[in-house]
Amino acid sequence: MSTELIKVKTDEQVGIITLNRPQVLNALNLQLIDELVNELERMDQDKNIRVIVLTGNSKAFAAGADINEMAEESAISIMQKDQFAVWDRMSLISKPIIGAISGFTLGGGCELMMNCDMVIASETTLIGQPEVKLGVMPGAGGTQRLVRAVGLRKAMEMLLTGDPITADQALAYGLVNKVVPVEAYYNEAIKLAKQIAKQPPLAVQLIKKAAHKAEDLTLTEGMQYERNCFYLLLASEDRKEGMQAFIEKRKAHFQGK
Ligand code: DAK
Repeated sequence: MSTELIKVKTDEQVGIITLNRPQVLNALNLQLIDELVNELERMDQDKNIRVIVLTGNSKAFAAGADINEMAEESAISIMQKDQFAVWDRMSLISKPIIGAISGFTLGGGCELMMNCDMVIASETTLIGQPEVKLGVMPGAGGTQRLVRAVGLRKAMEMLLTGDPITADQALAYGLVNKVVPVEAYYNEAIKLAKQIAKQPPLAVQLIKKAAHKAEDLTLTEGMQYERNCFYLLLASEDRKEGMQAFIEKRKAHFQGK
């Protein structure tokens, strides 16, 4: 559901969420994060949606947490609001999330981007974790996910200087999937989302789950997890349809069953 702070629409089987605080470069206040996470969870339950695209505008995906709001917080007030728990709910979304990013992607914006499973960036994107310049540090996974994504040395440079990297650097670091001209980043993300939306949804969701486990588990544990997911998919109608369609040389019709 669209609100003042997020715009929501559907294109075929793709759910699209647009951050909508352009006057402050989509700074992420508590209300916006709350509405965003609620909508992600709603889309995750919506049978008509198979892939989610998360975007901002060409000037900013998001310039970080709302500094005006954060300036009022104390350690105790932040703890009592349990803001971290809201962010944690994002990593439980089972459908793929594709980030369509452009412009400032800083602090919490970078962390939000790293919550996406794939990222299409415009050439004008700037990605960074500038928290150090404010006397704080990333609070929504910046030190953890960035190190896993780009390695310790590059992450350390970004985290300790606070300086942003360009889209091309982010591509070279493996932090984004593709860089395209600013006029094309949104459509490119939708195109990718529609391609994945055609795949069997159960397989897509279990692949996402298993791939994320690779960040947490040992190889032996991860292989076991993968195997269990594999068994589960063998029991699905979609795998019968997928294999039958191959044998009959026709297009498969997947229903997510
Ligand atoms: N918060 C609030 N307002 C912001 C903002 C932000 N992060 N970023 C920009 N704005 C506002 C500006 O104040 C300005 O508002 P007006 O003055 O027009 O009222 C408007 O957006 C346009 O910005 P500028 O005039 O500054 O535009 P420029 O093009 O000159 O500069 C900039 C763009 C992105 C370089 C600059 O705005 C900037 O440095 N922004 C701050 C970037 C930043 O430091 N971001 C990191 C914030 S710390 C947590 C989860 C997450 C986090 C923490 C805790 N928990 C779960 C507890 C994350 C922390 C952060 O992200």
